[in-house]
Amino acid sequence: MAKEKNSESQSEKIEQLKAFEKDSLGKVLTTNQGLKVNDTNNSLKSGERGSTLLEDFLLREKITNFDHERIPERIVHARGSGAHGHFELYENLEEFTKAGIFTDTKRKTPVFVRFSTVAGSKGSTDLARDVRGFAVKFYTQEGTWDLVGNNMPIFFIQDAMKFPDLIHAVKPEPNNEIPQAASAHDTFYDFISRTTETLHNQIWVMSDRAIPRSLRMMEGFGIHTFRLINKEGKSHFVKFHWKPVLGVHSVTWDEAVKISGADSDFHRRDLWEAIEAGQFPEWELGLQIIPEADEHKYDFDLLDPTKLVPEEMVPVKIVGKMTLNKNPENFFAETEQVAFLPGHIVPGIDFTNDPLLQGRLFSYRDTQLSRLGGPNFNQIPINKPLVDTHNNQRDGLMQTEIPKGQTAYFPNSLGGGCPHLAKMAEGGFTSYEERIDAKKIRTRSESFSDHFSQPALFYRSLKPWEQQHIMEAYSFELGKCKQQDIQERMLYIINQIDYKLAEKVADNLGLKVPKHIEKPINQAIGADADPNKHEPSNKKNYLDESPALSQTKSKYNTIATRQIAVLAADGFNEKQYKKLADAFEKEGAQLKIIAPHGGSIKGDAGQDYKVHESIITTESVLYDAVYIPGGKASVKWIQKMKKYVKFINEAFKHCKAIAVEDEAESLLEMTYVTDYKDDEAVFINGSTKAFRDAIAQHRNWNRLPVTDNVPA
Ligand code: HDE
Repeated sequence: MAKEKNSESQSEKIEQLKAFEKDSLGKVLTTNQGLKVNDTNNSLKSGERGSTLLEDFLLREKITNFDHERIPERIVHARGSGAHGHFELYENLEEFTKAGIFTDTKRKTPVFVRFSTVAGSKGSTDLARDVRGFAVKFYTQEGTWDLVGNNMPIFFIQDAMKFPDLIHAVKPEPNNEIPQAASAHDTFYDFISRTTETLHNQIWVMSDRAIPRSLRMMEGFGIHTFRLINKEGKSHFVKFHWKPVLGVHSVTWDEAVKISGADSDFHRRDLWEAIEAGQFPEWELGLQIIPEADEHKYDFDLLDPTKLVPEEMVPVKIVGKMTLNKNPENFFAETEQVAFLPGHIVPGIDFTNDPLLQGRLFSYRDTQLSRLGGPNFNQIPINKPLVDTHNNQRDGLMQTEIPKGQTAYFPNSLGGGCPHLAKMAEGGFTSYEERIDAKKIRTRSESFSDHFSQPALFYRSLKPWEQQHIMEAYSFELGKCKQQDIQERMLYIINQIDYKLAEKVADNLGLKVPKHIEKPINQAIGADADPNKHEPSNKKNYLDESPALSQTKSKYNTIATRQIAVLAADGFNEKQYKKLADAFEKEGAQLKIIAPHGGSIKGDAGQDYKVHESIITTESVLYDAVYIPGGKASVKWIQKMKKYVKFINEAFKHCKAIAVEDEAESLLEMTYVTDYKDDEAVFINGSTKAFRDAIAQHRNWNRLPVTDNVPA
């Protein structure tokens, strides 16, 4: 399973980046001017105990650089983690597009991917309940293509004009800057409850998709409908999907809250460590391709980014695979400075009139100007295209190139007419020629006014445990709101999705689902707009269920990269441990010995084993399963340390697989597991295979109804 570390990392992009790398190994310390420095510990003073001299250029250079180390964090998606890799195409798609990346199956296109949370600051927890950004930069031979997506297939709003409102509502409240990286507060739900188009994305955020187990175990979506353009200039609509090879899996909210304390870098660390271990994260790229003629065939508008196209209506065609196989050399230079722009496209791919996408085409370059300081950010190594760039754009802050010649305009004859225009046959870009015959108007299309059908479809398509998580999430989030009128408005609109859901949430809030609220419900319209026209329409049912929306339809066939906590102390049964470790490690699972102390422990046959974590430094929520080998002395040790009891109880509460052997059964007697020994994911002297299969199932959700009995 594990591939050779960084074996495939020498892509063209990595080669290009290497030219910019700097290694100080064996080198003498110098100033920025190359002056060799003899003392970087003491400033220049007037006497041993005297004041520091202004003359001290060494002090000034060091401090000045330090003073300016920070750049503005991203206004959204500030917290992120990145990795390098490549994309490979399975089949030639020239019928639909002329893009080289989709027609040349021999290419290995280098990529850089940045995953992120949306609302929190750069240092906020990875486990916030939030949408995750999934931004992919493809360094193609025709220029850079950025597919800047999220891990949910729809967005909150329909028009870019609403983006600042949405973000101001979800960010910490402006008077006290509370809460950090959390949507559970009044301003967010004040906005949501008056802007019903947000409901679909909102219910996805209440689902387990908003608390992934790993960045490697989440889907990605381009969200907007884009266009594919073939050689003949024919256009097809397309939606982009990333499907993780390890399946889609999440943690529970209780785990998320605890992980935020135990290891707020949980996702970043997990991505980094998987790549370092050679367990390269992989996603398949899928396309939903829709002929132009079908533009108006659906009960929703393809230009409305709050709508998905159910996979049961248009299947996802799997066309290629992305593998991430190299960690960045430097977080700031690469992950922080990378600049994604949805406007970066290549011939064969084009935009649609989705009004959210249209606004994004402006916003990203604009934000990079203040974030990266000027217009030359494309020259920063991570942003530099693989192909040469030539144009007449000049100067600006941080110009690092030296453009030669007398001319910087077009047309010219003094410069030989160069750089000259690309002919179409040479791969020149032209925008898709779309016929538009319309009046200029500031409004929202009526075809965008169905706000309830798809949230209801999503909720209907989930299994009971997934629905329960949504109910609990709403109860938590709305329970954190202080204003009863906001809670009631939310209950009213949740009721438009599902009555039972609204009723259960209302019970938890100690309120009733209101029958009426002040109209119009949807206030995201102009002052003089006709509210009747823009009131969300009653929900429709054009599909009973979309099974593809449920995580239960994901993959449950592997234990690769799963973290197995092995609770052991001196004298543990080595034979049992080794048997399990051999079987599991072959499949790429990671066994972590958690001992009463650091250093190493001895097995019952006398061999030393490295301790990965002591029970003092770790927590149950950081693992996927628990294994306790037998061994009298070992079990006795563990019994003495009550944190182990908490560890096991929590694993049980979080529906994880637990296996014990021989004497270790006595440990279960100290926990709540003892009441549920016939649970299908609890194994007492069980088979390795059965334990393995339970871990591959990710969690035993059938246990959910009894987990409230465990006060862990
Ligand atoms: Fe973004 N978004 N966004 N967004 N977005 C940014 O650009 C914006 C939207 C997404 O890892 C910003 O470089 C507007 C949808 C990701 O560097 C900014 C609108 C989707 C990232 C911006 C949207 C996204 C960003 C902030 C509504 C999914 C992180 C920093 C019209 C399809 C990229 C930056 C990274 C980042 C604007 C909506 C995804 C301010 C105006 C929809 C993954 O330009």
